[in-house]
Amino acid sequence: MLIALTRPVPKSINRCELTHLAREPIDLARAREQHDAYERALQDLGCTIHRLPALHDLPDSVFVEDTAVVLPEAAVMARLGSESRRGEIGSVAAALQPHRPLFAIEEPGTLDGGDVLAIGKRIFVGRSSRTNEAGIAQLRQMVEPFGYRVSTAAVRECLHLKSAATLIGEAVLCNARWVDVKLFDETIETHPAERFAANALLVNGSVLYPAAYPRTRARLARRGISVQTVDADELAKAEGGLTCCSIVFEV
Ligand code: CIR
Repeated sequence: MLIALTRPVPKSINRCELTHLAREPIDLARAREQHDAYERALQDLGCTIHRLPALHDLPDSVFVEDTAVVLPEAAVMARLGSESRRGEIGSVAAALQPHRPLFAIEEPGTLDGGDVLAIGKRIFVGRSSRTNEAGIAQLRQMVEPFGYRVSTAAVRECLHLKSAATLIGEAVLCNARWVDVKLFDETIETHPAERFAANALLVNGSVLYPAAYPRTRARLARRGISVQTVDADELAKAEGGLTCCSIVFEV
């Protein structure tokens, strides 16, 4: 069974952290409609939704991806780079605990799940404003015994590695301005006019993709990759993409 952990959009979403975007009002009702549609799309792709309780005092709590790295063998609880977000971890750990042995990144390490891109037994970790060398070193120590090889990826001008690169089947969809594309064996580059177009969510062999990036979608189509689109522009104003709103794992 494939589980998708999600969490409702909190009332406080307009107080979210912002690093590379100017603040724009987020329409809470519209963000919730889009988030509901996202959950329905995940269900249609075969996921059972496990909705965590809302955390209305934690403005970024809808972005559950950042709280943990879930691998087939174990889960690593993050120590979020943004202190305002650290209260998000506990309930995710409780939800994962029945399914995986748990590890945890500890001080002075910081690591956000959005910086971790696993491709089989290769794990790329973004060195970003949220994830530091100590966090990467701890993750490496935890997962190497399971046969993973961890590489650091420098990211520029964006929040997380997965803002710049996500797996869409055989290839990695990349924004070449934000990450070195030579890190990956096979890549497809986003259209230069679509800055945030590299964040796609691969689930059960299908790709869920924001409706807002038709030019990159056309590039994917030319490479024979069809995607299912969802509207995600409200939470995009909070610097969140499609991967950010779920943790998908097999049980
Ligand atoms: C933050 O700055 O932490 C949130 N406003 C956005 C987090 C997005 N998460 C992700 O890219 N994995």
